[in-house]
Amino acid sequence: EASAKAAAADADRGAPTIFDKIIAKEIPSTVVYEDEKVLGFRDINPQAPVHVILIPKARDGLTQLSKAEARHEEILGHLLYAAKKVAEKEGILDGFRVVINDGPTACQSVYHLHLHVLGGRQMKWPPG
Ligand code: DGP
Repeated sequence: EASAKAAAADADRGAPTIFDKIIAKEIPSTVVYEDEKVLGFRDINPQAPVHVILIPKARDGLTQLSKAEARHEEILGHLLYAAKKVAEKEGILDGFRVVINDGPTACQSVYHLHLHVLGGRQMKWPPG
């Protein structure tokens, strides 16, 4: 919808998102995983008992997965392995889901690439 499209256009112009403020600790979040490259924190609007948002600390043009280029391969792999470590730390290795919403049609609302790590309940398929 309109607001998501505007957010995508802002991000393409290099405008910061709310996640930059979370990385800078200018707005508080509950951090559950952090290393030199990525940050994992609890979603403000959890869709499952465990719902962690995992982001690269440097956006580097990666507003959304569909903007990925060859230089992003390493951080993309790093994020996916970090998702496994989050699941391990949160005690949901028996069953969890990793989601990336890409673009307004897929309900992406923040234009700084992020993985959703969800678990702690029986998940349903297909997703909405
Ligand atoms: P998406 O729809 O895939 O762009 O997901 C963005 C997620 O980010 C959404 O599930 C809610 C979460 N979120 C947005 N703003 C904040 C915030 O200020 N703090 C935290 N902890 N999560 C946020």
